[in-house]
Amino acid sequence: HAAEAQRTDLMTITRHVLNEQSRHPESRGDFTILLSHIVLGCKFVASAVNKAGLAKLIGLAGETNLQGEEQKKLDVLSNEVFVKALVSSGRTCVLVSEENEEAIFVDASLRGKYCVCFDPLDGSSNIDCGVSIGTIFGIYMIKDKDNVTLDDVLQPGTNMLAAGYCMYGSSCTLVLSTGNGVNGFTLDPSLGEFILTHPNIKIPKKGKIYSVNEGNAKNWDAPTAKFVEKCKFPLDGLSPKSLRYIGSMVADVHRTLLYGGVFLYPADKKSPNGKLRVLYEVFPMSFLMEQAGGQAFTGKQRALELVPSKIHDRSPIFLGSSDDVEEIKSLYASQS
Ligand code: AHM
Ligand code: MG
Repeated sequence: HAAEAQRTDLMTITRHVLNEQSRHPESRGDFTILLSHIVLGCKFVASAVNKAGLAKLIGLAGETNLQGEEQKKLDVLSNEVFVKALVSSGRTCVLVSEENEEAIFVDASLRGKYCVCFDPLDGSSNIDCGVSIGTIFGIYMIKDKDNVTLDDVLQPGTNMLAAGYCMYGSSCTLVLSTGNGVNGFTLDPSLGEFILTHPNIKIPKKGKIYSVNEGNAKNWDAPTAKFVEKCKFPLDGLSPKSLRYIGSMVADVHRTLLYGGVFLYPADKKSPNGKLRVLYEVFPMSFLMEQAGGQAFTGKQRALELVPSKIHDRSPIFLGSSDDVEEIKSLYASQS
């Protein structure tokens, strides 16, 4: 009968967040409204991603607009949808998007207390071949509503209130933390609702998978090279780890969260700060990893303690199972 009860008593993401926010009666409505606008953006992108291949092949209705302009690229379209959804929520004041060079300051008439940093469609190299891609977001609170500045988003990740991602994969999964553990929701397309399917996600303490673009190996620093070498040729008689690398951060991190292991985008000689962006890639994923019992390290410090000086700053990142990241930390410590 328990299974029956589950089917008829659906824990939607809105219901879940309302329950969680009852711990903070003061913020209850606003955060829930903000999140529902993010969810709307995710549903839009999910639907657009599903149609993307078809639109190219047979020219879906609506592919060209009235002016006969070509369909917008998926990442540009996703960005527009998220920006508009966030602004119209009336709950945001500063937005940082990977797609916009400058931060967006919301007009005073629509201004709210949240700052949202996001990558509307991450994994650009995978868009045109139908491989999983995703949206990543991190949420801060402004300090002073009458005096909104860039400093409201140039905060360490430890100040984040919430973070999450949505993966457009074989199913559409939204993973969220509001600072009280991590929960995963799967889009039921027939209902158009995200339903709680992965309550209280905890990453295994140690994993059997490492995930990195090994094509950059010739430019790695010594600790990274040593770590990957140990994954392949463990000294302690253990089995080697498997390599999995999709090249979409959301998909690689999602697998790491569920199966354990480590995801790394290290520094290399050509990119001393790695590739991934602090505000909307490194911080949200590090927040989720810590909330799930894992760790996130930059090669120098706990990732969430970074303080970005520019909105598109990058950082090397090593995140995943606690024991695996610990091993990387000790390799960096013994080097210096
Ligand atoms: P993007 O913002 O251009 O999509 O780049 C970010 C992506 C991440 O999803 C992924 O982890 C990484 O780039 C892969 O980079 P590489 O192709 O160098 O391995
Ligand atoms: Mg990106």
